[in-house]
Amino acid sequence: MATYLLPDQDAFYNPKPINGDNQIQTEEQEAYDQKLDAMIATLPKNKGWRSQYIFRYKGFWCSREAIRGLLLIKDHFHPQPTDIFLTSFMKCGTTWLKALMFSTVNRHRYNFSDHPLLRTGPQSVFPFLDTHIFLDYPMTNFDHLPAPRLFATHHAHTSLPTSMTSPASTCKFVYVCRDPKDALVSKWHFMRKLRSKELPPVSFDEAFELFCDGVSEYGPFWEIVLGYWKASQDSPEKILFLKYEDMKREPKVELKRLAAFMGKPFTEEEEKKGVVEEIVKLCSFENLSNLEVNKGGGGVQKFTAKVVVENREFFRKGKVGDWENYLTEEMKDRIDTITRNKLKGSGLILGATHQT
Ligand code: PAP
Repeated sequence: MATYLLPDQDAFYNPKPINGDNQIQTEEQEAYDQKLDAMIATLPKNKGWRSQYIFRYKGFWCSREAIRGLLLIKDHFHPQPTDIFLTSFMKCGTTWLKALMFSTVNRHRYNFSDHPLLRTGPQSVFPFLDTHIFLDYPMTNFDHLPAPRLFATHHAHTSLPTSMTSPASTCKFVYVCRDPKDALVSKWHFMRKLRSKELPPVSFDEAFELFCDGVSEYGPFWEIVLGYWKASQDSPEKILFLKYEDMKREPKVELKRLAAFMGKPFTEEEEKKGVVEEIVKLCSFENLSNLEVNKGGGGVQKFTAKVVVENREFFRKGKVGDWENYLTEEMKDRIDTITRNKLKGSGLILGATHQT
């Protein structure tokens, strides 16, 4: 069992190594993986940013592990009516939202001065369904998590099983999006750290071309954003669409929307006591990125036996507009034109909703 997912504070300290290190490869698992690899061999493939290849599965580019996770979600995951899923394209604010959602939902359980986030970082308190689903084969047991259970995924809305997304489902989704130019820069930095040293590095120019062509893990960027945007327009009570830039501008306003959407609105008394400010402060980039566990104090996330990420890699600059330091005017125009064309008629405008 994945002990570190328990709500009990002590349990946060002891994540189990996952997917390989601690597992005996069963015959059943081997057979599953053989079938998976046979299916993946039939898919279009392209250059991966972290791994050698990514594969186009149901319209989206995914690593082998991401496809495996998606199939396991379909085959074995049973959503509960109160589940809340945090969804995003990579590097658009997942870590921040994990911290905000976890601390908001659990604000009556923990003191802010002695909060599990301070000791473990946001990744360890909030399972990433795509990979944590196979902590134990065939599926990690998430039954013991308190309601509402919180899960993160980077998969597209249309890729997820209908048990999660159909009109009959009462599961909720929080989607966070970001200016694609900042997502590209952030992703390039992150993926090059994770890329195997045995593979040639992906230059920024190459990453830019791939990104514009939609070829990057969980991409194309615009299709995944549009999928969630349209779903949020159809069912605003089920899908909350947030923007990183709005959250940076008005974190308290956005946090209050988020809390209300999750069915945990702040009371007047809580607002007077400054609970909203406390949570914003606890989850701020400045606070989280300076914690020992997120700086180099040994905090790691082991997504698979080979993909181990130090907590500090989830914190880089935490700014809006860092793309200006990487993209030429021509590159900026190209992404902006793609964005304009792709989003035309959707009503969605990326970037801060209210400009000063
Ligand atoms: P993931 O997709 O791997 O989970 P995700 O958390 O979505 O990553 O994105 C990381 C980005 O959010 C980084 O952006 P940057 O590279 O442009 O700096 C990271 O710095 C930023 N980030 C992490 N935590 C916070 C936070 N608390 N507030 C604001 N930004 C944050």
